[in-house]
Amino acid sequence: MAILGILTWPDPRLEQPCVPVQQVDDDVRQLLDDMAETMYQAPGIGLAAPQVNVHKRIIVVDVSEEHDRLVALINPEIVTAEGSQECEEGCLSVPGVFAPVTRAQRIKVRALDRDGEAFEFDAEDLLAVCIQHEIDHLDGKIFVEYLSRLKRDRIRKKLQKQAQRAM
Ligand code: GNR
Ligand code: NI
Repeated sequence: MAILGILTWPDPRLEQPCVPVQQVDDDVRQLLDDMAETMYQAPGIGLAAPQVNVHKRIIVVDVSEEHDRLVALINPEIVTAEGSQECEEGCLSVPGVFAPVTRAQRIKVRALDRDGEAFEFDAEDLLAVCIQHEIDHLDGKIFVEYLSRLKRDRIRKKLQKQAQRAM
């Protein structure tokens, strides 16, 4: 297992769209394991492959306190969405920034598991928020896109300054 480096917005690589996985093989399973380790270590409640510079449709999520409910999804799709909820979101690729975003309250998700088997499940509350946030990453979308231009520009300046200092 390995801890992977996480890209920070506004890195243009975070906006690159991700391609579906054709074959769920050992390389994909290795990536899932490394992504889970990276997510837990961060710590975060989700991680999408493009955040670790892999442009494939792969995500991991665990919203449990005990870190014992890992959900690994390959080629995830939202089949149905209902209701709405507002949640204070953060992102490992936008460190130190939290802002409210409105998303569906309940979703039905279809995906492949780590054996390449298709499955479907329902998610609500924080789990639904997190899956929607991760699928956005696969489409090159970062949560700051839901904020006003003014807020987004302030966040961009702050992160660019931080990146400058780190060099
Ligand atoms: O760790 C994370 N916390 C979080 C909180 C509210 C809504 C979404 C998230 S996902 C985030 C990890 C991350 O950046 N995943 O892409
Ligand atoms: Ni994120």
